[in-house]
Amino acid sequence: MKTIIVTGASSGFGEAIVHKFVSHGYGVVAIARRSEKLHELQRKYPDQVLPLAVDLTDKGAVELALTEVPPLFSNIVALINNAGMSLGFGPSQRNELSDWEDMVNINILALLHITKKVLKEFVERNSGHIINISSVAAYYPYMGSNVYGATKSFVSNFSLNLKTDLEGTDIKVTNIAPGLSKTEFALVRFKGNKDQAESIYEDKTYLNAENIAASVYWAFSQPENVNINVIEIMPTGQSFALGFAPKSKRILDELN
Ligand code: 8X3
Repeated sequence: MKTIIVTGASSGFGEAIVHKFVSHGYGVVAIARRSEKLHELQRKYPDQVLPLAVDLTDKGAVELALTEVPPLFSNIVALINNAGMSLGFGPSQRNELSDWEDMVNINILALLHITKKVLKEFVERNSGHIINISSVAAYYPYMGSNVYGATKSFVSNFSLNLKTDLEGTDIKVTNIAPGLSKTEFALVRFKGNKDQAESIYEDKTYLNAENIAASVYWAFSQPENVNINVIEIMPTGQSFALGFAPKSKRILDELN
């Protein structure tokens, strides 16, 4: 069975990507930390979802889990690097160093580890598609984005460089940069504070996880000779000021 690997598969974009690819007949190796959510997906799609409950920042555990993928799920046609997070919303001078480290660990290092592992197989077979989920924050700064935006700049730049290194091969690389989206992302950023998380969507249009899953599938399903390099996607009502600034100022005022 043609199979994709999705990281961060237990919620948000990742979960929507699982549904999308399953509905098109693909197998999915679904990676996340929260095993109950993964097992829910497996119960829903017992023949098509293989849950791998591992911490992506644990390089050895990821390597081992992928080595043990059963033959039914071993024909990997795409790696969707979706796992990532933003932590904290203040300006650099107030943010926690440990939050910065956690973002670098998951948004950059974990992505690199799994990419290196899967890329080896793709190169041996001369086929496969790596789709990285970046962010509009990679391109446009806003107050409170700091290290989050910088990690996503890394993802966007790495995607282009990976594409460059793979010149002459049949391996595809796509970078997808979503804007404001309604998922658990905001709740993680605000460390479980629902009011603050909800406030960033007030009076705004936003993307949903299905919009991003559709973009991923569209990029993936292009003809063999077509590589979609970059998709930048925003909700209709968002602008390059990213709409966060007034909210973040209000939140900062509340914090003070
Ligand atoms: C987050 C996108 O616009 O919410 O990746 O900063 S935005």
